[in-house]
Amino acid sequence: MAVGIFDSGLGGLTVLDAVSKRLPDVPLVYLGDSAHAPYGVRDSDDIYDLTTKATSRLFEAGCDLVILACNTASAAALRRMQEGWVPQDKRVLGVFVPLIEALTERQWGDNSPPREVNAKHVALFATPATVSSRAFQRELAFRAIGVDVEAQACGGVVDAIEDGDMILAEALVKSHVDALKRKMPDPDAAILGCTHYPLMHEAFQAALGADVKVFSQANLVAESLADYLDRRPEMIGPGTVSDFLTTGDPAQVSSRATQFLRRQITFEAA
Ligand code: DGN
Repeated sequence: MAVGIFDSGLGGLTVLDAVSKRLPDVPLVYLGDSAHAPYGVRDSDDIYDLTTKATSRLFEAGCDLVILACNTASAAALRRMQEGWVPQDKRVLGVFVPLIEALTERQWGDNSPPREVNAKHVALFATPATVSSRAFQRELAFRAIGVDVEAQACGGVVDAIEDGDMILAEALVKSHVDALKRKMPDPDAAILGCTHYPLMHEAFQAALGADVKVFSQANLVAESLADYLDRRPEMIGPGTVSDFLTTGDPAQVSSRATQFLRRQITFEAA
């Protein structure tokens, strides 16, 4: 059995890369819904419909465990899917819990009551849909008390990265960080709550200042998955091949993915 990694487009390849480095023996199937990206500006019913359709495709491809690497899908669809859509013999996990467990210094799956944590002022950078869902704040409230979260919707950054315009992406990051700092001058920690932002980690860190601890999801999700599979070894089968599926044009998506990850990636039609 393989682990499925779903994203609205190419950004989840940052998660796939981190997972394949941490768990080189786990077969992975990546599905990018490039035909419908970006999700960050869609409404939540639309995101739910697209995410369940893509997840079903990953189940069909032999994945009993699917990670929604897309923060927007995790924010808008995951809870609703877990509350009645996911079949008993399958698992669907999102990306917020690993981030929040790291932020609140919890072990994997520690569901003890919310408590005070070191980070008191937390900046969240994400897409407009993730910010308006307030899913991050909801999940955080299960684990921490007394944390002030200020969210900044980072319009334009995903498109600039997808277009390969890193100069524009850096300028946008700086202006979003400036906007956040007008609302919260001294954050202790910052969450990069979007698949694409690990690629801009240095730009966020530079704009925020060296004192701010920046949490980026790819490695945290990989670590959390490693823990999860340690406890459920029956959920993975042998094999090392990664498959890449796209709802977009495979040739075009393969060439953009190869640029994005700086290694050869070949997508097939989903
Ligand atoms: N993958 C999305 C996310 O992590 O929020 C970003 C891309 C998008 O669909 N806007």
